[in-house]
Amino acid sequence: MIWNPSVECMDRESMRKLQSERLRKVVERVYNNCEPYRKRMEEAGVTPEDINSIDDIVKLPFTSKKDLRDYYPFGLLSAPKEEIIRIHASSGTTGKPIVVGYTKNDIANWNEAGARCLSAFGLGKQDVIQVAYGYGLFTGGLGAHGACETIGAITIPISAGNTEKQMLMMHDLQATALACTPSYALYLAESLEKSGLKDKMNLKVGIFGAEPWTEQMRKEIETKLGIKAYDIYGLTEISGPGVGHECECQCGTHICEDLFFPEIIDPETGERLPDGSVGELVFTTLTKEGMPLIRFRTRDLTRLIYDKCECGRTSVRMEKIMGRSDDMLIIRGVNVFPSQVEAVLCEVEEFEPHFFITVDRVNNTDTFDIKVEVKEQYYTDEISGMVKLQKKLAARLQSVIGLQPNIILAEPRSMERSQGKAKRALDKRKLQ
Ligand code: DLL
Repeated sequence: MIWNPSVECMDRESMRKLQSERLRKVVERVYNNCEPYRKRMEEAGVTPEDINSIDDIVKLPFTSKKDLRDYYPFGLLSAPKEEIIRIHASSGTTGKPIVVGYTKNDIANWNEAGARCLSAFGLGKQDVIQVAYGYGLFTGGLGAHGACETIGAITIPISAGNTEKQMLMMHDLQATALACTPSYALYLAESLEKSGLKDKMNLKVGIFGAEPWTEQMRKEIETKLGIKAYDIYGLTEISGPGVGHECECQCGTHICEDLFFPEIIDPETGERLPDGSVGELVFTTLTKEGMPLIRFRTRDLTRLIYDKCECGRTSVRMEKIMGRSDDMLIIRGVNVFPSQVEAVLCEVEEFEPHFFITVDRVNNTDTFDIKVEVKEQYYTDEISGMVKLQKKLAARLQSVIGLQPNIILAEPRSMERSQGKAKRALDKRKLQ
């Protein structure tokens, strides 16, 4: 079902018109109500009068995560505090968290975006949705929750963790959909298998996001849980889950582009790249009141697709996120994304996709270790068998990544499972 056909199937010219109108309004809003934005625009020599169409967006300066930290907690609000009804925050890896304020209308628009996602996954009033994203400052729990209530489904607000209870509720309430990170979905799948409950479940749909995951991982989860697994995308700064979603065709993530305008830029130069190029995703919020952001640099790497989708939606799609530019490891001059390792592990029969990469520098040379879990039926105490496995995986990774890692084999079920966003790598060179 298409939740809001009037915008999701709008012809491109009308969409551009709507985006242009909304851009003009949001630029006026930040210019008149947010001192840092006004200053930034003055420095760039641009005023709201210079913004007439969506194409003029390139005249506007970027906003970065650093700006959100520098103006922490409320310096980037464009609405009076009395109009803010909720905050969310994301901790990031260093320093202060970033805080985002939402007005009542912002929450309503976010719920609308979330409802579009869930109905694109075929969900509706008849469904029972278990929300196993964390509730609280993280946008996952409350974001998915608002979307479920908006479509009229029964919502189970269980939050993240407590796997035993997750399985109990999922079984007793016969949940039809599960919302959590893909890495936690994999953990739940293993736990269901182990408990013997797997075949007594009624799960049909997975609502998975908040971290990069590959097509190979999708297949792995779909097989293990016997469901259809959909991708949902979002980020705290822009509004949380619901910025984009797949549809039944699963050929890209539709962006709710009447609410969030996407661009792709060269991460080095900041230049807008031609349609179809891979680069850094940038978003401008078109309707937000509390904390609208202009040209926010996400650091996520992807490509935009403008062709009409077979599902009937005309909205622009993005390819699966390869990873964040911050997650890219440069090892002996080669770019490595944890998602490449995940894809290989899903394809090599003897391993589980549970892994951890450690990079260090010893005697001026980069070291590259991957600890990875062996499947129960392939694990043996016999050294030659294990060495064979190590060699097989190292050779496969070498052919995909172009680098030979040192493989450390872990016993079945010995590696830590993630209940939220999985941590995949440690770059010790950054600690030196
Ligand atoms: O992760 C919001 C969210 C919650 C999205 C639940 C989907 C489901 P943050 O914690 O601010 O917000 O992290 C945002 O996570 O910039 C991406 O790098 C990554 N990310 C989010 N969704 C996806 C996805 C939430 N579907 C950051 N695929 C983003 C790949 C994703 N990466």
